[in-house]
Amino acid sequence: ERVKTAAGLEKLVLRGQRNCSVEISLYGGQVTSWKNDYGEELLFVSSKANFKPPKPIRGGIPICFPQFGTHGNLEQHGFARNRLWTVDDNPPPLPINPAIKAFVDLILKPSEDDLKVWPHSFEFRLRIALGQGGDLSLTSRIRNTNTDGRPFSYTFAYHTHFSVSDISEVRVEGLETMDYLDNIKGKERFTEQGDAIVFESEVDKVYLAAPSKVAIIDHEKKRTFVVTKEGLPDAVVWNPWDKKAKAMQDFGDAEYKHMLCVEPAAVEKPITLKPGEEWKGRLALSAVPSSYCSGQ
Ligand code: TA6
Repeated sequence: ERVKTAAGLEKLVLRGQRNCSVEISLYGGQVTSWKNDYGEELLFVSSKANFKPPKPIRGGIPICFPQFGTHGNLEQHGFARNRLWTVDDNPPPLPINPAIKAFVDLILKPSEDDLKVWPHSFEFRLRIALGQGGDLSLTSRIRNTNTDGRPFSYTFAYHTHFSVSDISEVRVEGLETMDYLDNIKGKERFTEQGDAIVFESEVDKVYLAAPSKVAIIDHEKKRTFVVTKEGLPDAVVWNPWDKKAKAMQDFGDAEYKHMLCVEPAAVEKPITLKPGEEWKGRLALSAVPSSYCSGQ
């Protein structure tokens, strides 16, 4: 379904089995809602988020491209999340997976202004799909369409904001013993300790060469998010905590307690494409009941 939002921009709604659904804002090409069988919202979007240019939408799954982070003359996390995407009316023929209940293909190409800050032609195709079982997948295909032979390099992240009942009751499994760059300690390299990660203060870490699956366990909700990534070596884990939360005008002061970002990414080693080459990066999310024994 295509729906006009209050901000006058368009969003798309994918309907799954029972009460499953996904909402996508054409502004940013950004998933802003993913609901389970019971209609429960699984992603975090700030109550103070704005939904129209020029600021990005605070929450859901922002697409960070052609850069993750802040360097050079590009805006923070690149321009893809600050642009109006369009529905791709003639997507390349791809095998339709019977496990998919509904999907949409979006496309982004650089504007004249984009080419001034990032002088490369590209086609960025994004397939967002809702599975029969309520799982959500995002598949990005980025092609270098430069006609003058120039390769280009970029960094990338699916800046995924999960909704959690209480951050102090959340554990992340799968990143133990991994090396990471700590953004709040001058991007210095450390090695993670040997058991599940818990949260008691601001966290902003880029785990390097992280495993393809990471689990986010919400104790109170007895729910586990399983994050599966392909083509994306790294994983960013971020919670702003109280001080940083207060400093963000599009983020409620106490909202850090109910969100966690786990972001499949390519940060440490940029991706390079020669003209004609295409990169594929995939994110698959499922939310499953956690079989829980106390003190686990
Ligand atoms: O996801 C980690 C991070 O790079 C943090 O350093 C923090 O800046 C966060 O992204 C939010 O960035 P944004 O541009 O969405 O405010």
